[in-house]
Amino acid sequence: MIRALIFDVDGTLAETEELHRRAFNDTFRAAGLGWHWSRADYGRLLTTTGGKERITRHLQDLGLDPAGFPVAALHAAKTERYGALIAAGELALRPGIGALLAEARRVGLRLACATTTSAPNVEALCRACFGKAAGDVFEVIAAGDIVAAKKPAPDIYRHALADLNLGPEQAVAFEDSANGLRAARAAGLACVVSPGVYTLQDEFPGALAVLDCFSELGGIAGLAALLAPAQ
Ligand code: XBP
Ligand code: MG
Repeated sequence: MIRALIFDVDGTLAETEELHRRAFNDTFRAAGLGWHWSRADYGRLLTTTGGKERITRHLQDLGLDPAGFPVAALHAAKTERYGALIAAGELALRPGIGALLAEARRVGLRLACATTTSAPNVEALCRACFGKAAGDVFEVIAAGDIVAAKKPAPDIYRHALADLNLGPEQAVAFEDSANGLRAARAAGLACVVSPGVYTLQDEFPGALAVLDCFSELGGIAGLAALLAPAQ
């Protein structure tokens, strides 16, 4: 019996990654670093989840020692820039997401998010796209550095399940990426995937369904039909 839906944020609720890339590049420029991540660079770097981890990987790729580098301060500036871009109205929910959350709420399903992104980014997205505080959209928000190991580790999903006080068989995850799917499956969750612009080439073994967009799910009845053979 499903009691909750747990949503990834980046790429799942909205196509955020181009805005993240812009925020990184604006921040690098403002800091006078002379770095610019192209779409191709960013597609490669996205396999490292988490903005601080991504900057650290970039430093390593350049042969620089991340130890003496102000990664956290640079990332904090990026988070601020990203929030400003979102507040300027540069983001929309992916098709089907708004209706799915509204229907889930109507039928009494609980809602959570489990994401690698920083908590202020979830807040900014909810304010801009739902017109509400994140805490009024999601009962449980598991985000960013709340766990030590980011996706594809299962930790963030386990954290969300613990906060919901539910077992993995009582919830379904929604994801856009192979890393996210691996995290959800490793936590024991069924997972519906709809790839986004940066994850179209990913492979999704073990997904409950792989959809072009979340409106293809057919709402909660569609989800129940997918789950029926598994129960
Ligand atoms: C998304 C990410 C995030 C964002 C950047 O992964 O990897 O790191 O790109 O956010 P997922 P921060 O959708 O699988 O959670 O810079 O705040 O880390
Ligand atoms: Mg994602």
